Amino acid sequence: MTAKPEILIQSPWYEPAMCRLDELGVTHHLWQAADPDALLAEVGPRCSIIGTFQVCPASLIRAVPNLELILTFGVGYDGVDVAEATRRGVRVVNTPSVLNDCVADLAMALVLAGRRQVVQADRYAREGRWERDGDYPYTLHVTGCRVGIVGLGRIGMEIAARCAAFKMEICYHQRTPRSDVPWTHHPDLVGMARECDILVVIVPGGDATRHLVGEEVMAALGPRGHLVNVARGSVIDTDALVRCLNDGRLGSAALDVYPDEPRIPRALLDITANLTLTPHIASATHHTRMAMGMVLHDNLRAWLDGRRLITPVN
Ligand code: NAP
Ligand code: 8YV
Repeated sequence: MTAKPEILIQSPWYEPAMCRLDELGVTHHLWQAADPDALLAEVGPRCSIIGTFQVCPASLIRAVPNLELILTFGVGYDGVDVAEATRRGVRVVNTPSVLNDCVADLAMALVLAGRRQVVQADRYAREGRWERDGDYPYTLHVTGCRVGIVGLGRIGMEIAARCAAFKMEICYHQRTPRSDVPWTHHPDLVGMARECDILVVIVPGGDATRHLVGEEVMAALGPRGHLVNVARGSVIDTDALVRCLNDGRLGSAALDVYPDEPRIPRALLDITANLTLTPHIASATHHTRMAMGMVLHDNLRAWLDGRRLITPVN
């Protein structure tokens, strides 16, 4: 019988799925170690696999000299140094597709929350203001709006399907036009924003998309426009967002992601009138997190059986 491989788990993910890795290997829980450096020095050389909740810098890759495979929990892998992994012949797998519906659902919740001011209206009701001050002010329409999707990939397509059910006029921005959709492709994001009521951002993070949505895009979306970000915090210029929301150049925004998670900048927390915040929960249902975890499990099983990886990144 061959020995089970040793797996270094850098950071934990959905426990009921993560613990299934124990069927396939011997796991070491780095995040629970009293002295992580000591644990790394002790077990690092024996491990051939790293599991992570999306964080794997070059320093960790180098600290595991016999590394062959990185399992990263999430579709976005901007927190994993894939270039370093590739240089060392280390394969990386992620968890695409199984979270598309879930993330698209939350994107729509943030569209609705922003346009119909669900959170603000909740506060108004609880504070007794309906009785004291009268009816809640009018909000903005959702059905039939013009929506621009920034990144019409796997998740963007599910968001578009939901927007279509809301009878919205759909257009999109990304580098390559799609030949399989009837919607208008805008190579110029500012130009698209000018024509939209709502912008939903769902591109990968990383250098190529850093501050893709800047002040000019926000101003083009305008004082009645609503910006939703379910992609990565780095994609939006947060300082510009604060300025545009405070001075009214942008109507409203709703964010699930931030540049330095889990910290949310004070300036964002202070904006309550036209900003809705969720703590990176777009894929965080039991159903989806289990499915994501099993994608990693299935990849590892395939790897150990000498079969092709199911969802390779490199
Ligand atoms: P995907 O299928 O690869 O789609 C990404 C889309 O973005 C593609 O259509 C791509 O088109 C476009 N894109 C890439 N780089 C671009 C650029 N520089 N400028 C403009 N458009 C660009 O990815 P996905 O599975 O839909 O996931 C997208 C991202 O969502 C993930 O990488 C992750 O960061 C984020 N996400 C967040 C959550 C959450 O919990 N909030 C959950 C899941 C995913 P072109 O290549 O033609 O430009
Ligand atoms: C993650 C995500 O689970 O898949 C991604 O790229 O962003 C989510 O699904 C998220 O990173 C949780 O913090």
